[in-house]
Amino acid sequence: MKDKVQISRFLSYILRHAPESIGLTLDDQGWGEISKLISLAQKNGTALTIELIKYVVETNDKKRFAISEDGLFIRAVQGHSLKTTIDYQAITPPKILFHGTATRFLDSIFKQGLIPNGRQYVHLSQDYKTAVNVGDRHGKAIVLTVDSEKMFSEGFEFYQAENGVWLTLSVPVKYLKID
Ligand code: HQG
Repeated sequence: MKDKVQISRFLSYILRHAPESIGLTLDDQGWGEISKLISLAQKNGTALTIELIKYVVETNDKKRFAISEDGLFIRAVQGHSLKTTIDYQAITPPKILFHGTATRFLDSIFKQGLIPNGRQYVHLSQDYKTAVNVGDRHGKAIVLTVDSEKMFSEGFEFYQAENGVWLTLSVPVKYLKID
C-alpha cells in the first residue's frame, strides 16, 4: 500500500492537473466523485479506500483537499492547472504577502512579474516561513514581498483558498520587492 505522502501526491496530480489520466471527470468546481476515484485508481494500480482517503485529507500537512458535506465528493482546494475549478470569492488581502521562489528565477520575474507558470494562479502566503519552504522546492530560496495593499487598491483581485493559501492571477514587477 502506498504511504500517506504518495497518496497525497497521487490525489494532487489527479485533482489539480490530470483527472483524465485515470478517466475521472470533475465538475466545474473541481469536485470528483470519491467512489469513482477509488474504482478508477484501482484500475490504474493505485489501491485506495474511503478510509484511507479520509485519513489523508484530515491529516494532510497543508490541508490540500476537501471532502463535500455529504461525504461523496473530493476536491483540491488550490494548486490547479485545470481550467475548470473553484469560483473563489475575491476578498481584501493583508497589506503585504510573500512569494517564495528560487534565485535563478529572479531575472525573469523582475522582467515579467510573477506569472502562474502552468497553474491557474500565483500562490502567495501571509507567513514568511511558508514562503521560504515554497522557495526551497525550486532551489536556493528567496522571498519576495508583494505590495498586496497597493495591488488591491489598484483593482487586482485576491482570493484565499480554504487552506489559507492566497491566490492572484499575476503580480506586475512594480509591486514586488526582494525581502
Ligand atoms: C516561478 C505548493 C520565472 C515561481 C507550494 C515559482 C505552493 C517565475 C514557479 C504551491 C515567474 C512556479 C505553488 C517568471 C513565477 N519567470 N519564474 N515570470 N513567475 N515564477 O510550483 O508558487 O505542496 O507552480 O516563483 O507550497 O512554487 O503542491 O508554484 O517558483 O503553495 O500543495 O515559477 O505549490 O503546494 O512553481 O508553488 P509552482 P509555487 P503543494
